[in-house]
Amino acid sequence: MTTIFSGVPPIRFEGPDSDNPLAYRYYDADRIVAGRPMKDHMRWAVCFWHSFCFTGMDPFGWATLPRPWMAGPVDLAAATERLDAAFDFFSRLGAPYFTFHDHDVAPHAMTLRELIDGMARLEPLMAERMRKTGVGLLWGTANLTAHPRYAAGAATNPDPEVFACAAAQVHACLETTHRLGGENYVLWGGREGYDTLLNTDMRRELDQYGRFLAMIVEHKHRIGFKGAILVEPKPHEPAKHMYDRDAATCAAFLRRYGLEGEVELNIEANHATLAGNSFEHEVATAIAHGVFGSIDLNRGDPHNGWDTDQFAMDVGELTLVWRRILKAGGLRTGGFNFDAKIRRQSVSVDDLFHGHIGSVDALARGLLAAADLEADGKLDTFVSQRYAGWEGSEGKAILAGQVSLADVAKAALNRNIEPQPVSGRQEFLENYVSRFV
Ligand code: XUL
Ligand code: CO
Repeated sequence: MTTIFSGVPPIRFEGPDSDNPLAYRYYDADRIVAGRPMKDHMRWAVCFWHSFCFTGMDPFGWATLPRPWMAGPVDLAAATERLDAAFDFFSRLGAPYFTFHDHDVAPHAMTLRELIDGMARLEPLMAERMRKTGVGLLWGTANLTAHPRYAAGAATNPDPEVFACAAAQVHACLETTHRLGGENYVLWGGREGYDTLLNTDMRRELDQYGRFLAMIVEHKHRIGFKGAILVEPKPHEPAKHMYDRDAATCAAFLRRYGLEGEVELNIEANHATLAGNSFEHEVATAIAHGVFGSIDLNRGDPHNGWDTDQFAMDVGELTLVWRRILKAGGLRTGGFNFDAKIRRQSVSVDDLFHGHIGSVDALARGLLAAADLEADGKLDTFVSQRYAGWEGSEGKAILAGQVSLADVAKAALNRNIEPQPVSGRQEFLENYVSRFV
């Protein structure tokens, strides 16, 4: 079978000295790093939407990218051609996983019935290609943003009939994900928020959203789906304000609706920066609140304020993110989903390969640097020494709730303490970390 990708030879590891731009220079799937093969650490995925459904269109211009399956209406034949091209791409790249929305793989569908029927046609074709290529499903998700019925939100819509449509889509997509052996199920609520507070009952909408997630968790257990349910924070775009604005907001939301332990977060790098946080901050926050699940990897442009979804290339940033993840025991069901797209001018078929190859290599370099940093251990030693006071009997008694505010106040005055400032050593630590990157 030939596809538009047939002219590109399979991408192999050739090492840092290779001159071949269509080869991995750092990603060596079976190389053991910190006790595990690189591919088991990275668990990386190619996303369906940006790679095979994006045509290069922007608000000012028409399609530019060669995507023959989208030249006309996407009927069953075109959807099958797209699926074949996608699996050919995954195989040539050596990708262990992929991710999809229902509308990415199904033939074009306007009604709920058309979508469910279309997915029923595509699912066995996906299963067959997964079997043939060995590519796994990191996660599936329902697109609850594109259809006009979702303009005022899906679960948070003022109309319960729209909520019911969203429930039907997730019900079907979760079951498809389960049957395909998917390792997670993601919810990104692009319109779960508001465009103006003038027409919005926020409390009611939050309750609707909380109940929606609880229903999904109940259904997951009913059908025996073992993967994680993940929510993906983003502050805005397309809605002016989204309720899942960042990791800390989501952690509070999950606790309020009794969903902690059941729902985790899929942290996206470009969403972090849109929220005014760093990628590392969002990962660290999710881990600190016990809700870290998975990553959508990409980068934004520091000079504009929208979701440019470019391929992540900053090894320094990735090293710091890996350090958090390694310290938390590594990824479990989660992975690194390349939620990134090539540019409108990237019209050559191999551009999609270059985007993924470069970012897979940057991720591998970050992993190698973070593993060295961990093995060296001096940063950890510095941090634990910084908090050493809390290991003493007074610190422990405070945290264990054995002393009151008055007890602590009295002791401070009796002992006449006057702690002296100590250096936070930021410059020293930055220099130290840069030796590993
Ligand atoms: C949108 C986004 C989505 C989710 C899946 O910004 O990141 O593609 O990852 O719905
Ligand atoms: Co994403």
